[in-house]
Amino acid sequence: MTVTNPSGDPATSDLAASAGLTDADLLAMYRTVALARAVDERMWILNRAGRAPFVISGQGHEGAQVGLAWPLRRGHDWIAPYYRSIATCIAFGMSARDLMLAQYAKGVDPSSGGRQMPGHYGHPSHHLVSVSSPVATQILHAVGIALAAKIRKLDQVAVAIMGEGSSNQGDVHEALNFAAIHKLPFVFVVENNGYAISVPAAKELSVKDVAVRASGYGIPGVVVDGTDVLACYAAGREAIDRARTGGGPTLIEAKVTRLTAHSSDDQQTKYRSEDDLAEGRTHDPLPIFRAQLRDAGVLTDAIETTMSEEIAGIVEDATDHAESEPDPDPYTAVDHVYAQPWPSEAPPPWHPVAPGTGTGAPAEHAHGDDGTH
Ligand SMILES: Cc1ncc(C[n+]2csc(CCOP(=O)(O)OP(=O)(O)O)c2C)c(N)n1
Ligand SMILES: [Mg+2]
Repeated sequence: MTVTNPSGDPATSDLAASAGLTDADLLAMYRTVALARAVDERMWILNRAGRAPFVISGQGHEGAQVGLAWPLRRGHDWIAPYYRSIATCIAFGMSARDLMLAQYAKGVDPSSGGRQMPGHYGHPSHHLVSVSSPVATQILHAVGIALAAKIRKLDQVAVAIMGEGSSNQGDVHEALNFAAIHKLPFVFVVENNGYAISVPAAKELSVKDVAVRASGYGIPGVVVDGTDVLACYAAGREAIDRARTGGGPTLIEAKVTRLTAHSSDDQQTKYRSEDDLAEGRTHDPLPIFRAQLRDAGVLTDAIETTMSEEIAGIVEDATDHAESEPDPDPYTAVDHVYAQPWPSEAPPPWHPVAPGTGTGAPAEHAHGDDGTH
């Protein structure tokens, strides 16, 4: 979508100018937030419909994710995301189809070919490191990437993202200490939603802000309102510029809200009061950003209608596409696990067609007409 003023130049409202962006940038950011939300909402519907076994959601985090990822160079810098990073992954180049293929664990799922848990996104060509299930381990991967980038003079920045609960893991101390000592091109983003599953922040942290811990490493620590997309963009840009120009790492803590339960296997009304949930909904970044862009005259009725229709079509297409793709071939289950294509001499007995022979599994290995027990 191109937004131009009557002279044909990219239009720049006062709001866009104050952020160092154009109106087209703002609309692209808003579209990313809205698309991430729509994909996420579809995943919940699919879960309730029995189509998606497990959903873990980024709802409430999208504004911070888009604002913080926006100043990075796509396909050049690196992000080690976490399971709520749907908007981060879209902002960094993954498509709704890519995300939905992971949700359905299909064979062509770019995140892992259906091997990872749902929500464990990743994409090598977009420089998105596959999500680690043990929380916080991704910070070590990202700091390693930052070290490699510095040694090889690649001008890359690496970012690790996680929740505030995960930020208490020992890996975080090791990674920040190392990154700070070596002034690595690294940014640590903590998306603080006030809960680690059912545990409230007061029982996770002895401080109000995770960001104060940055001083223990001699690096800047920044708290930013995660519902303010442009504040997140500004904080991200400053930290990324510093990292890229040799100034070392930054810890950015974005205060966000978790609009859903921890996952589709959790019921947050068991441990959150109605007041708490209602308060959380007032920090939803989607309507806040929408109102901001409408007030600035950047988002009009016409643009919004077109965008909504486009997003609905993308979500529909992504769902249909993922539904229509085949499940992974069981014979490929250990691909990428062992250096050799298959660790045994014989193909697995349950494989219908032994690779290279076209004859199927040996008869003595078959346990039934369909090859199952
Ligand atoms: C090392 C490790 N311990 C525990 C878990 C189980 N676990 C998964 S998510 C989670 C909560 C993380 O909370 P937080 O870091 O605040 O992220 P949020 O889900 O709130 O975004 C826990 C304890 C895990 N995956 N890995
Ligand atoms: Mg949390």
